[in-house]
Amino acid sequence: MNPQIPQFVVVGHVNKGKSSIVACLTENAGVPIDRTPGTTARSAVYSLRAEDRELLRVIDTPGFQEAPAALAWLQSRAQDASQRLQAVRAFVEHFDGRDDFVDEVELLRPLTEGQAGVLYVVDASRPYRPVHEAEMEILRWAGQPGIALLNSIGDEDHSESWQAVLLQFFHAVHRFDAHYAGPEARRKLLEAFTAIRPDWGPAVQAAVDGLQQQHQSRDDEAVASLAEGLRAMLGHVEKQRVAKEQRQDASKPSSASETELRDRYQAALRKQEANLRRRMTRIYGHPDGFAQAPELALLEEDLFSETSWRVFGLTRQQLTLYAAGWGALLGGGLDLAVGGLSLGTGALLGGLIGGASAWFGGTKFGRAWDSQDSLFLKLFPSETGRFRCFGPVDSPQLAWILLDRAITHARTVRVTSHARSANLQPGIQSGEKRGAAHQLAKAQRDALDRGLRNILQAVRKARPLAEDEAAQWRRALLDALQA
Ligand SMILES: Nc1nc2c(ncn2[C@@H]2O[C@H](COP(=O)(O)OP(=O)(O)O)[C@@H](O)[C@H]2O)c(=O)[nH]1
Ligand SMILES: [Mg+2]
Repeated sequence: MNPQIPQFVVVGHVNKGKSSIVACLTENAGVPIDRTPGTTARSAVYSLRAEDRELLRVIDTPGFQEAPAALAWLQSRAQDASQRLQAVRAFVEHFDGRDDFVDEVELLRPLTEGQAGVLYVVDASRPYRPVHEAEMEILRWAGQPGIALLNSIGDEDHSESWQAVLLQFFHAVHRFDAHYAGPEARRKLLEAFTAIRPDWGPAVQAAVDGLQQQHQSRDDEAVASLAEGLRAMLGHVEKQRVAKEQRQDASKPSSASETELRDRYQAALRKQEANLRRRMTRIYGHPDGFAQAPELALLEEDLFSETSWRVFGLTRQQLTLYAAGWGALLGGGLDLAVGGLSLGTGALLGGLIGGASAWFGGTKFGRAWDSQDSLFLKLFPSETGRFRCFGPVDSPQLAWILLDRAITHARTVRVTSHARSANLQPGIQSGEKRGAAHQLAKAQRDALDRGLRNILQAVRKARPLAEDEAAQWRRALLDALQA
C-alpha cells in the first residue's frame, strides 16, 4: 500500500449505494451497480486518476450480511479495547476461504491491512434500525478513521434518526448523495479526513488539489467548447443553390424548396447540438451512451419542438428586458422578420412587446433570404451563383433556447455523478421554464444576452468576436456553468 495515496474503504449494509458512491468518488461509470442485492461479491480497488497520476483509491466491498453473528464471534475474542483490532485480524484470518462470513471477511480485510478511511454508507430515505448497530460496532473495532455518509435512495428523509446514532460511531456525518454529489461535495468529503487524521493531511491535500485542477481544466475545456459550439450554431447559414428554372424569380421560390431549406437548416443545428453534447460528455468523463441517459430526457426533446420552446429559454418577462438590444441588432443590417413581424427599430420592437405574443410564442425562428442580399457577399465572398439562405439565428428565443439547452446539458453532465442512472422527470407543466438559464442571476443573464448579441453582430459583419467580447463571453459561460 502506498501511503502517499489516500485510500478509502466503502462499507455498509447490502444495497445501500456503496458501489454507487465508489463510482461517484472515482468518476468511474464502470463500477458494477445493481438493484439486486449482492451484486458486489468481492472487494475491488478503483483509482481516481488525473492526467495519469493516481489521486486516490477507493475500495468497493460486498457489504455486511451477518454483522450480529460476526460481532458475537469478535466479542468472544477480546477482553478489552486493546484486543479489538487483533480480534478483527483473527476473524479475517480464521474465516478466510471458508463458507461462513464470506462478505464480512472480504470487507474487513482492507481495513486490517493498512491505513484506510472508512466511508460507512446508509440509506437516509429509510429509518435507522438496530440491526445496523453491529456493523458500526465492528467498524469501530477496526480502529480506522471513519465518516458516515447519508445517501438517499428513496424520497423519504430519515436523516434525523440516523444522525444521533452515527455520531456515536464515526468522526463525522456527511450528506452525500451518490447520484448528485458534484465536485464540491467530493472535495469537502476528502478534506474532512484531513481534520480527522492530520498525518494524512499532505496526501489528502495533494488529492484535493489534483481533483480541483482537474475540475478546473475540465470547466475551461467545456467553456471553450461551448463558446465555439454556440458560435457555430448561432451563425450557421444553410444555403441552397437556386435551380436554373427558378432563377427568374429567386426571391419567390417554390414553397417545397423553401421547406427543404428550412429542414436542412434545422437538421444542421440539431447535428451541431448533438456534437457539442458529445464533446461535453467526454470532457466530464462520462461514457458516450450517457447522452441518452434518462435523466436528460427533457434535453432529448427536439430542439424545434413546441415543448422545447416552452421549457427552455427565458420567460417572456425576462426576454422583454432585452427587447431593445435585439431590436437594434435585428433592425439594423438585415430587416429580418421575427415571429412574422418586421421590426425596424428597437423602439418599435419595445412598443410591440405588449401585444406581440407572436414574438414570444410559437416556434417561428427565422426565414429564408436571397443571395442578392448584401449579407451574402460578406459571409461568402468567394461564392458565385444564386442561393437561397436560412440563418444566422434571427430570433432572441432561438438564441436563448440554443444557449439554454447547451448550458443545461453541460451543467447536468458536469454535476451528474457517474453513479447516476435515473431521474430529472420530464413532467412538464404548461408554460414553465425548466432549463438552467431562467434561474440564473440577472447579472449573469445580462452578460449572456450581451454575448449572444455580440456573436450575432460579429456574424453579420463576418468578423470574429473582439478579444474583450470573447473574454466576457467565456466568463459568462463559465459563470453559468458553475452557478
Ligand atoms: N435514486 C438513487 N438511487 C441510488 C442512489 N445510490 C444507489 N442507488 C440505487 O440503489 C441500488 C443499489 O446501489 P448499489 O450502489 O449497487 O448498492 P450496494 O449494494 O450498496 O453497492 C441501485 O439500484 C442504485 O442505482 C442514490 O443516491 N439515489
Ligand atoms: Mg455494491
